[in-house]
Amino acid sequence: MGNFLSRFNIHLNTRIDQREVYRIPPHHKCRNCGQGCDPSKSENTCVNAKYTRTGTKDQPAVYRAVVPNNKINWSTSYEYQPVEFTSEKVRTSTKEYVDKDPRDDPKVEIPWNLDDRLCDRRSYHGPYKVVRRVPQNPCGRTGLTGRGHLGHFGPNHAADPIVTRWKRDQNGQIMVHPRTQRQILEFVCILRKDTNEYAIPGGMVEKKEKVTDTLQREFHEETLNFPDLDERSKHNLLATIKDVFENGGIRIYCGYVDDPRNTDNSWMETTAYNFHDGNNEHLALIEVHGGSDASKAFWHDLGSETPLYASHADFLRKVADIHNAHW
Ligand code: RP5
Repeated sequence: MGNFLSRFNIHLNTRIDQREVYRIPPHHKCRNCGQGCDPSKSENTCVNAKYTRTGTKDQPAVYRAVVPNNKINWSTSYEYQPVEFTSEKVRTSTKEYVDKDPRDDPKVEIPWNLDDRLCDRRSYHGPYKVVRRVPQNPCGRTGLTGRGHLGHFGPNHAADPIVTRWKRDQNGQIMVHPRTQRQILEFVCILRKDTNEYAIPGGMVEKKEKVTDTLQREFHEETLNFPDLDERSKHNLLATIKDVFENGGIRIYCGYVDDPRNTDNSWMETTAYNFHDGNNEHLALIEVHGGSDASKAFWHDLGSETPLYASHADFLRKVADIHNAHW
């Protein structure tokens, strides 16, 4: 897939050292199929020359044109025949927040590269090009044009809360990993219903919503599904989340995500924050239970051993770096 994220300077704001630069490591997910192909071993073609996002009945397979790794950049000339695809659900949506296709109707004008208050169409990576009335993915060819499963042309913004605590034994001692001899973190992990992959419990920024609110809403919806909880406990739980999320986070990343839904005209960008409870004072005490788009939610060891959705492993690696923890 190439080292496309490292082309960008990643915006960081850590409380540890503002001058320190955490580099996003090279990607291992293949641009052609979204799977773990090793691009260095399959130079001109992807080993799975098709891509199926989920295999579930509501999201059938989507086949992409194969893009050789050395032809991903727009500046490289290439006899390119991408597949046009916008899902039925997106095409027929009547929601105000889902874009109309300006290629179908000359009257449709979209304020590219601007925040029109309903939707922030700015990319974290600066102004993107608009070619034949639609935005061009700043990370290059994907084999697919249109919006795929995404509601917006251009950047589709998300937010990812990374909630962590130390892994402790029965005596409360922080556990050390035998391979790295570093202390082990645990993070709140979900199993995504759509792809059946482990992931951070993130989600899309909704219309007019602030990222800080999205972080709380998504964490709540996907990991705190306790229908039988009494009102008082629910209130206390939400107050804790609000308090910590509004006061204690470290921004880990904001920018392009290597999401399997990305197309040449629509792509995911996210802001990921780490909320760490090092002393078992608040978040570390929370029990989690999957809801909404998550079939499960659980505390899970943070380490390179676990394959994760999209670019989520890159974000967790940075969290491990920041806390000098096992990876
Ligand atoms: C990823 O998709 C983001 O990092 C975020 O975790 C997620 C948002 O999409 P949904 O979970 O709402 O589908 O690119």
